[in-house]
Amino acid sequence: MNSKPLISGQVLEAFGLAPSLDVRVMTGGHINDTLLVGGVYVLQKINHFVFPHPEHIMENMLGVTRFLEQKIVERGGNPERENLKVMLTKEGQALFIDQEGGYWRCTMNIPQATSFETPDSPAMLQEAGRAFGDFQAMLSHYPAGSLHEIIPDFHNTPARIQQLKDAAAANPKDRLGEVQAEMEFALARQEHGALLMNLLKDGKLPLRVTHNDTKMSNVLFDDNTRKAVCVIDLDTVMPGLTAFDFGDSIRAGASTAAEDETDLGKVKFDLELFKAYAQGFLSAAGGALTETELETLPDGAWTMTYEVGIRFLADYLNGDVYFRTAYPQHNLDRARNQFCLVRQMEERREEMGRIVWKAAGKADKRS
Ligand code: GN1
Ligand code: MG
Repeated sequence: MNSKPLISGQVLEAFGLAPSLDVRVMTGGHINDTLLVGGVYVLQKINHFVFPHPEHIMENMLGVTRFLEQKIVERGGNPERENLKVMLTKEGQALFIDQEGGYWRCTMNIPQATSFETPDSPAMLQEAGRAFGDFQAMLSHYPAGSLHEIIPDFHNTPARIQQLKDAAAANPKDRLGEVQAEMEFALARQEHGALLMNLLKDGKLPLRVTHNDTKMSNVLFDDNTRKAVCVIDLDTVMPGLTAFDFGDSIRAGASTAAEDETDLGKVKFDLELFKAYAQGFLSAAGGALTETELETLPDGAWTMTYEVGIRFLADYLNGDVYFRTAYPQHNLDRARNQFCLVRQMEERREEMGRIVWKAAGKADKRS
């Protein structure tokens, strides 16, 4: 059989890796291609369509991982397990461009650590919350101005709504007719979608250094202790709102089903999971948050879920050009799943607020 190798020898060679090493595909992400080489190195081909400036990602990543390394050493931690380590090419570069113009980077795999799509217990989600809260707290003194804005308007929800409207107007795949109900759902909520960005514009919410893709699967858990060891996927570390990081974790972690579950009866927004995450996140990051930030964490959950729902819907209309899909309706199924959660979050807004104040160790302002 003459099957195409998963990676060209040229890429392995560039990073000084032996061509005989075993190469395996790591699945999970929707954007980059990820390979585990020899069980020790993680090689990633950066999606150049999504990320027009891979070199900016790597500058951010080098800066942030060096900063984190120092913080972890200062507190007596183990930077080899608690932080990503970027491997340079033999020429000392953080990126290698192959003959076909593909951009590659290499990091060390963290052994005996695993990521999960969904939590298997509230304790696990609490750990993920602690890890992301800690990540934000450690980066609180990082020179945010030195970070490249990797994807402009990444969590600018009104801009995302505009992209959905543009996709609907262009309707290149003639799919608009099938998504009338979803379009109506999305457009009826545009005003609420602008809440966080308006508070930012009015100077009522501070910009912080945030991860911006805080789904459960971006935390590695130690196989032995079951504790969160390391936050991964630093592609979108940029200035952002705490509510983005908190909210994206809730959308992905406090649902009882995967993001593309099609049986919506199984997609439940679980307040116990919400509480667990809030406790973990606020135990690590809560001290530094303002009252308005605390007040808007539940809105972050709603906004991130709504936003990725409209992004999936827009990509469906555009012909699935952004997110990797496994079958033709995949993005539409994802959008429906996320909107199902949005609806449930709307019903639980009050309770979410009470849980946040309690987890922050404060009396609920409204009680
Ligand atoms: C993408 O990198 P990955 O596949 O974890 C996306 C996120 C979405 C997520 C939905 C750069 O994340 O914004 O929330 O899919 N990343 C980018 O699962 O667009
Ligand atoms: Mg990502």
